Amino acid sequence: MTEEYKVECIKCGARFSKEDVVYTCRKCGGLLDIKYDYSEIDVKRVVKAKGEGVWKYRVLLPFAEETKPVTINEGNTPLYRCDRLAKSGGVDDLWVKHEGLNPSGSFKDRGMTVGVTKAVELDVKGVACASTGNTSASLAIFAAKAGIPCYVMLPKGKVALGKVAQAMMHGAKVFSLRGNFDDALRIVRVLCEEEKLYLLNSVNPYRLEGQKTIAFEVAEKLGWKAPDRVILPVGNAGNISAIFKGFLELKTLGITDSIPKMTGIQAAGARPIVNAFEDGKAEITPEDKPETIASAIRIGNPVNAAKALFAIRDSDGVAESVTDDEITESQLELARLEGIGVEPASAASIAGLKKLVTLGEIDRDEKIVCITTGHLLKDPERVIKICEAPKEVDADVDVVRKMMKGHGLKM
Ligand code: AN7
Repeated sequence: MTEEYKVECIKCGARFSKEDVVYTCRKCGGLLDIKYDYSEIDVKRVVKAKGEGVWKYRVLLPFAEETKPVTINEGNTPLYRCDRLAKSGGVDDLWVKHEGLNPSGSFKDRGMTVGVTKAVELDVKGVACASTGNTSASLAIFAAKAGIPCYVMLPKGKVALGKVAQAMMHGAKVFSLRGNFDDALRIVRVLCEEEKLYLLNSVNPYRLEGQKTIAFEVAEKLGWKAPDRVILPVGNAGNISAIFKGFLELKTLGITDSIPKMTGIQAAGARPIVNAFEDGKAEITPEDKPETIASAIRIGNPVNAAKALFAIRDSDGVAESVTDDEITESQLELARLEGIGVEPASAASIAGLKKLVTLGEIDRDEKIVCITTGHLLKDPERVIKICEAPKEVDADVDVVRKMMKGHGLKM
């Protein structure tokens, strides 16, 4: 691990100490980043690291050697080669990294193992977050593991069933706010400042340190090479910023020699980053009433927009939006062509791939990695809505056989 690091504002360069509980710059309000002295990092300890998952890359994580992580074996998710889906999408070399196979069912576990380990180091009295669902589920689990009180703020009636069930089951105090995610985040940020709770939304730079390990795993699986492009859904815009940082670190250390084109996909009803990208602006205009079936990314005021826009532009990537119908179609295709079950937000990455191929933005021969961020079982109610209902039938062999014949069974 690397005890020598700085917490630095990306806008004005102000620095804060490791003991400081700070989320955005106290001088200018800018986002914070964890900075290492890369000349001090032993490259062999990255490429020859033993173990699995997030803590395998501990040499690039901000902790002392003796720190004991709060871990439930997060990371080490599969990277599938998807030839059937590639054919349908009109590309030749397509891979899907299924982050839905993390312990809680989403990529958030990578950030939470690091964030909650930091919370223990700081000896906080409790942790808190606002969430469209997955963040709260993951935080509840790591807080339970660490034995720390956990408070989560969810937009009332807007969170998929599986995610709420997780937060409740693992013992978080769950608050259902009459408002949207952006309202919940605004409120929890004030409460964390005033009540000295530790905020674990992705504005917390330690979260992103864990999430950048997605890049390390992808590059390692590809023989320490970066793909040409990484495509992922964007909500609060932490993950795209984190993955970009991971690839940047590998290049800085001379482990890889390129950065993938970071390609962020939003839903058509919640696309502030896409608007800013298309308008050439450095800042977003928040959307008051974000709406999409992909409830995980129903976010109108993404807190990490500045980092994400930089990542997209600096890597020569692109931001695009997709409709709810395109999301549903891709969710079904992933499930039926590749056996990969994802929640709607995750399918946005595939829907985005298809749209960008059609628009001529993506070349057929690119090596592409799509990140599917959350598991199908997170949102069981929606699955039941979009699939054909089970066929009710008498418990009789001949009656069942007859019905099966009516549904394609060949004699
Ligand atoms: C499945 O749980 O914001 O762009 O509060 O659950 O890093 O925000 C979830 C986000 C993509 C977007 N896919 O990631 C929350 C929350 C899934 C997600 C995103 C989320 P960011």
